[in-house]
Amino acid sequence: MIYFLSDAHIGSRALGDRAAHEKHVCQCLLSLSSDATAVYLLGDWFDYWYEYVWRKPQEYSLTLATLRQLTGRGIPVHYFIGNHDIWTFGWLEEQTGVILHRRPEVMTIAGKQCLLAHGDGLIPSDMLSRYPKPVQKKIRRFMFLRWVFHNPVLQRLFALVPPDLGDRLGYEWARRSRLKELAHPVGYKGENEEELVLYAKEQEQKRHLDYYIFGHRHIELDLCLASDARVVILGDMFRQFTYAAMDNNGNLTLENYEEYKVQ
Ligand SMILES: [Mn+2]
Repeated sequence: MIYFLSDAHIGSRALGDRAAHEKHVCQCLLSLSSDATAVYLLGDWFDYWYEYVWRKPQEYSLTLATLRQLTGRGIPVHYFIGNHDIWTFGWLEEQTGVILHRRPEVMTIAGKQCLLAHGDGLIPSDMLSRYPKPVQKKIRRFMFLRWVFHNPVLQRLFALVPPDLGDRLGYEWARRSRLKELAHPVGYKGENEEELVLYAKEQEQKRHLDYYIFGHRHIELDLCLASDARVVILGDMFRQFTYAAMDNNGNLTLENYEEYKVQ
């Protein structure tokens, strides 16, 4: 089986017991690994990740050991960055043996053409103008912040911030965004409004793919487009514990790992 998981947000300061959450996520990974031939982590696996020059992330020894265990057994683990764990500069790969992806990728998996991405920043080109002005402003702000976060020069400048302060800022920013989302969850907006569905439709005009698999939205979706392409949004490993499983013939289903209550 091939597994797709996303948005664990490990280490989130919005969690009451983040050690218990991390343990649960790692147990899930280990249990899936018994028949996994590949694992795809589609972003925001950590709630905040920054590799400083003199100090690397310190909290995630269990997750790092679990990833190392999988790759050590020969299971390829593909790690897509999200919008919370952009700032890896080689150390994560070195420590765990994961294959890092910084951009959306089209890959052939079990004979199926799949586009894989975290999903942030994928807004169809004609979409922005259709929104009311305040929403446009919000999206522009997000895209500007995204540009700042992805800018290599600014990334290196942030490395000059003392790690303790940097971490405090990073975790606080991530905690706020998580709490905001928990307080006001944006559910599925429907086929004509959901950006990732519209993005997939736009891509389908250029060439047909079998699957578009995303994280980021913290909703579960399995939608068949007119072109027969399927758009799959994974839910999350933060509180829903949902993921997708694909067999060797390319059949994909959304699955649920056992319940765990966020404290
Ligand atoms: Mn995200």
